Amino acid sequence: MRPNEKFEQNGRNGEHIITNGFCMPSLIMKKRDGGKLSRHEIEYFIRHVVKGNVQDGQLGAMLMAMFIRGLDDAETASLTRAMTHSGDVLKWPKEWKGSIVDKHSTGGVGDKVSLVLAPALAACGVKVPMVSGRGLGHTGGTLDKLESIPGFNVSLSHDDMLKVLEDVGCCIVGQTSNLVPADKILYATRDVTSTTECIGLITSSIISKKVAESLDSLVLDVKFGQGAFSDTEEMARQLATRMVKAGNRSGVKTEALLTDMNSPLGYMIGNALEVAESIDCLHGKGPKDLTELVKQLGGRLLASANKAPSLEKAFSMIDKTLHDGTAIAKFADMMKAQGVNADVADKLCAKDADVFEILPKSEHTTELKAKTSGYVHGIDAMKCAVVSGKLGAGRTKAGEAISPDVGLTLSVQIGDKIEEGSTWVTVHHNGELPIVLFEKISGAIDIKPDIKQTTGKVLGVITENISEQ
Ligand code: IUR
Repeated sequence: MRPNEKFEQNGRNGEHIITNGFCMPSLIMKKRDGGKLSRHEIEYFIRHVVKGNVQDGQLGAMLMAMFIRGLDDAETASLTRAMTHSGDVLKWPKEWKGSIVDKHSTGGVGDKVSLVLAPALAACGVKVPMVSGRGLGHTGGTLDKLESIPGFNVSLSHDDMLKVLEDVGCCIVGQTSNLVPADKILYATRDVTSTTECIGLITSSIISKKVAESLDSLVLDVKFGQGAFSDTEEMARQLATRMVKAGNRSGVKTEALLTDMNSPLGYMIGNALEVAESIDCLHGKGPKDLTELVKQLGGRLLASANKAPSLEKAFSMIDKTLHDGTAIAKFADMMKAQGVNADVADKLCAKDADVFEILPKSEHTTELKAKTSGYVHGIDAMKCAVVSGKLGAGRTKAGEAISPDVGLTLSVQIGDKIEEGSTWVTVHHNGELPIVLFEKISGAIDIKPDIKQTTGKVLGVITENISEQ
């Protein structure tokens, strides 16, 4: 017991726990009535959540009070800190200080950036201990995509991670059970109490997991649009600003990009399909939007870690790794270090390899044709995601199996000219393609006669004090 703790009892039996003079009902009341919780009060709350002392009703009530009243920057920083220290915090050799970097994306359709970014950064000499998610939703998460590679192991211990980082420079792994245990408890309760969409709670959930990786620099890809968590650029900007502040306050140099997710990233959506497109990108033959995003995110990390004299130079360093074979070589090394047979890894990464000799391929493909000629004004990311999900590329419940081989391959992107009767998307499916899905995907493309001007996907940068358009 700490010196000034009065007593602690098991609150699940109904007693009020009083520690440091706090008790849970009075903290809930304070937040309910619009008060600001102090750092000590938030630490008290999280400590007892993790100990299992907080009753379900109390936890739900506190989360609802936080949701309704909001959390200010100071409360968000305190919550982030308390959550970070609720479990293990990864430790790295001191020689790596300054060079440990990672990225977080709020998730999007066709978002395979991590698969390209981690090896490209490792090829530039930084360390990337990427702890990633499986993702609940229409399309699989980064781990699901990687698991479509035969043998790829995402369950590494901390010692395994250390070895892979020492030898290769990057790894992409799942969260170990004791990394930010408070988040698991809070997240599960947020899910069933309609308290998920709270900026302070989202921020502390995301940033605490990144701070627990003991990073020096972090870049966030905050997406907005039809296929994103944030509908509007303004929502994304608010979330990004809060996350950048919380990251910096936690001692991790943090910046964010605001990126458009109205249409899918790249041409391929689906697990094995996205691995294939990532391999193309690592060979310097990736889609322009994906390559640009990798350069922007990676360049910002290199500059933040003082590995480049300027941002421009940092962008070109990342680009170079995609063209000189060093990024794809790191990807092969990472696969081998994470369980993939060396021959398989080398075959997948060979120039002009047919990667679908190794990656799973769906039983059938169906091509959809343009009904009119013109210019592509829109490809609805949400419709693409829903169809991919229904084909089996994603999951709706944790633990559900996914199909690695299904998904969509687009033949066009926004702004492209298209002729009537030409294929605009190929659906990769197992069994018959249900008519409802055929109709849904048919409605995802918007072709108009006039030329469509395009902008890149990166529409803003948020740093601690400056927000650039
Ligand atoms: N991802 C997280 O890690 N935390 C959250 O709260 C959300 C997404 I929403």
